[in-house]
Amino acid sequence: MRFPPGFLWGASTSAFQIEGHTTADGRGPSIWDTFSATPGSVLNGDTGEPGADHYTRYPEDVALMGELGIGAYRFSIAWPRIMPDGRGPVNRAGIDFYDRLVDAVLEAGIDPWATLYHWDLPQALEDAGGWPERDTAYRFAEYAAVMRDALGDRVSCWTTLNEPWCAAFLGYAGGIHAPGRREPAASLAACHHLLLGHGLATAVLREGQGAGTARRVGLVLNPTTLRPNSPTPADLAATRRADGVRNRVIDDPLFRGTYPEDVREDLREITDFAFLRDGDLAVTSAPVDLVGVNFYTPHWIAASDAGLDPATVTGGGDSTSYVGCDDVRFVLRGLPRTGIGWEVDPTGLYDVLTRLSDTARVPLYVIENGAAYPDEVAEDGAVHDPERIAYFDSHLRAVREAMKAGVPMAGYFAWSLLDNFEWAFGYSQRFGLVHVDYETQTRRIKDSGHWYARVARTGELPR
Ligand code: IFM
Repeated sequence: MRFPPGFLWGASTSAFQIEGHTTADGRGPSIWDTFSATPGSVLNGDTGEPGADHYTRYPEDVALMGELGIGAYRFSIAWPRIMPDGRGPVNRAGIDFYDRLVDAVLEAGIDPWATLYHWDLPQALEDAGGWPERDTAYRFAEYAAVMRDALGDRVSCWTTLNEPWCAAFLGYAGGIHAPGRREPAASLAACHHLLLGHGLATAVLREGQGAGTARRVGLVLNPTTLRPNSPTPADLAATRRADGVRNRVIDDPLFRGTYPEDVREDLREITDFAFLRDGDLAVTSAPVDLVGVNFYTPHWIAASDAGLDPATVTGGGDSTSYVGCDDVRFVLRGLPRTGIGWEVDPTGLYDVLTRLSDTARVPLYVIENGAAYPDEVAEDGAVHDPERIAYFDSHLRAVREAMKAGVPMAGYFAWSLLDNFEWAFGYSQRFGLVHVDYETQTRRIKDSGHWYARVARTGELPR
């Protein structure tokens, strides 16, 4: 199983999950600082401290990237380090950190890929209403301009948002992510304003490109495959509805410049879409150069509990985040599960890629894919994680199959470079190619990291 020459091999992280030092050098508070400090929000009361101390240990982490042989590193920029209040004065010390990071990554011969927003909204903007407020999209574009001017000479690949679906619906409908609100109507406004912010920031990032600069701009989505649990009309209808608020409510404004009629009809009692203004959809659907895809697990959908074994019915990534789908059920199919409880099925990735390539019609990159397992350091000092290797292997095979079916796949980034703060699960879930001992901040490349390094070096999956 060989990948073509030029296929990009990378690894991903995000700011809040690894940096730590949440009050250093003038950084302002983000919604994740507030949320994680709220009792009962994050498992074990974990917060962004200590993270993986990447803020000071980034040189060591860049050296690890070199050992892994990756060609690109996707990181995110913490908006509250750059503009502590989300607007207004720029904090030079925050920019300096990303300056140093980007220079170190480039010196290691690795291409830095920057994401502007991986969920850490400055708390001051949430206090002013957060993403449900239209103004937040304009503040995001201002921040994009600051980062373009700071790093645009060295970062050639930009993604505006990471997983707008999670930011909008886990954060504002399900309440399981920051800012922890459970307001379905507001979550739809938040989603729209995230996409608007993406379009505005895309235009900003394209400005001021010198001749011969090839700055590429896109965003990172987390579409998933939703399959009916049975072929009954009820399960098929529930699947259509769930797909509307999980995938199409994002994809259509981005790639078709519309909101799906059936979704608007399904949500009639929740919102009148008054947040949608003339001209917005031309902004949200501005052409992009690439789309990043994050994929972990597919879901099976049932219209109700009837006839289901209660042990197989789950929240499916928190069903209350599927706005207007309170009646819908997510069904486990008895497949192997990762440590976080997610079923392993690489055909879900194949389906996501083939579907999205039809809609987006630009090169696709898997920007996140990986698995959490309860890793331990063995007596020999290594971290043996054969299940993670099997997960990567099976999903990379799905990527290759999608390429054979004509999907323009240009690269794959493992999630994640380092063990990190896994949002509501705190530090309980380890996704890294590199193990982090949070007490000592010792790093150890896991067996899967060595395996991935070989794949990145040879472009080939060992048998
Ligand atoms: O850790 C997250 C990441 O921040 C966004 N995508 C999914 C990952 C695993 O849950």
